[in-house]
Amino acid sequence: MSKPVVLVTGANGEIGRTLLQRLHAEGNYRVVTVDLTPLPEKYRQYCLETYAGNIMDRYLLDQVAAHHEIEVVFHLAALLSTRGERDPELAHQVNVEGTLHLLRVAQNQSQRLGRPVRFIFPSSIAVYGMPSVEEKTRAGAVVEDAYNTPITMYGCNKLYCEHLGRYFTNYFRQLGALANAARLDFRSIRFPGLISAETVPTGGTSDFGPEMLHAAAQGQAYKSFVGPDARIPFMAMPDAVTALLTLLEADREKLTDTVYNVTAFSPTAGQIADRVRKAFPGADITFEPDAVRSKIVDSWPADMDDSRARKDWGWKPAYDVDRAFDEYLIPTIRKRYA
Ligand code: AKB
Repeated sequence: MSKPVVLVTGANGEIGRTLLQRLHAEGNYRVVTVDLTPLPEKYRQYCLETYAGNIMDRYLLDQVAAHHEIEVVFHLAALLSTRGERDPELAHQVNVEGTLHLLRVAQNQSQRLGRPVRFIFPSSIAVYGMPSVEEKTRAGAVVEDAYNTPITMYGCNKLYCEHLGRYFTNYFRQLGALANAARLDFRSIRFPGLISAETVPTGGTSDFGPEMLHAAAQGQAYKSFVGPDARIPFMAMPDAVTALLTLLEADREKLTDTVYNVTAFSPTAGQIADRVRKAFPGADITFEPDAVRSKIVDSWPADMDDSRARKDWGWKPAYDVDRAFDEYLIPTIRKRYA
């Protein structure tokens, strides 16, 4: 029997590239990708088929679904939080309408197969909106259902799409002839800021962490757009991909919800800078906070409570802050820019 097909959107992005490597290494799925930009050859070889196109293109998505019996979707394509503030309407189109098209495709596919297509959706710490820095400090690690009052278009989009996914899983077409048809199986992870040694993110607001590191590794000066006391949680990219793959394989019966926080460590921007300076002595890092981007980071919690994920599907990060920097980020990045 041939291996099941997984569709990865946004495959050429930060999470996508690491996910493709892992899916290839594990060898359990055949991979089909969609991204605006063509995948480099190194990643194309991991795929059964790659499509260059827009997630808004319904015709393209229908074509992909017509050609492949998709059993799993990783929907990674999105405009991130800073980019979204520059063009909120476009962010809504890509992040919400694009997701809705894909949910529709996965729903139709579930009906065709007669069993639920698993739809894995990376959500974000951006769904939270802490009312003040004092409250952020007081609240500590926030649970999924608290402070769901985002201040960015991206955060609003992610929160709404979590609800859409829950709706499609439990209630879509609850009235009428198709009420008993198979529905998709939506599973979502709220990520903190992610740091990868392989790629530099674009358009995010947690980017100060990875940008600091990649600039220093290349001998470039870096001006942080948040102050040294700004604090949000982060996670090393290999852990983010492990979380996605673990949630994918989790027993549906054990999942008590469709949305899960995950996190690993919560440094301040100043503490990240100290680690970077230690690894790259002479690194030129200064702090010149930008009012809006700092406000966005201040609106995100200092920590996330991920006990629901730990209990339901055994989540546990492999990389704490020491291991993330000493065993993954610094050695890999040194090699990358050598
Ligand atoms: C962003 O900064 O927009 C993203 C996120 C936290 O989801 N990295």
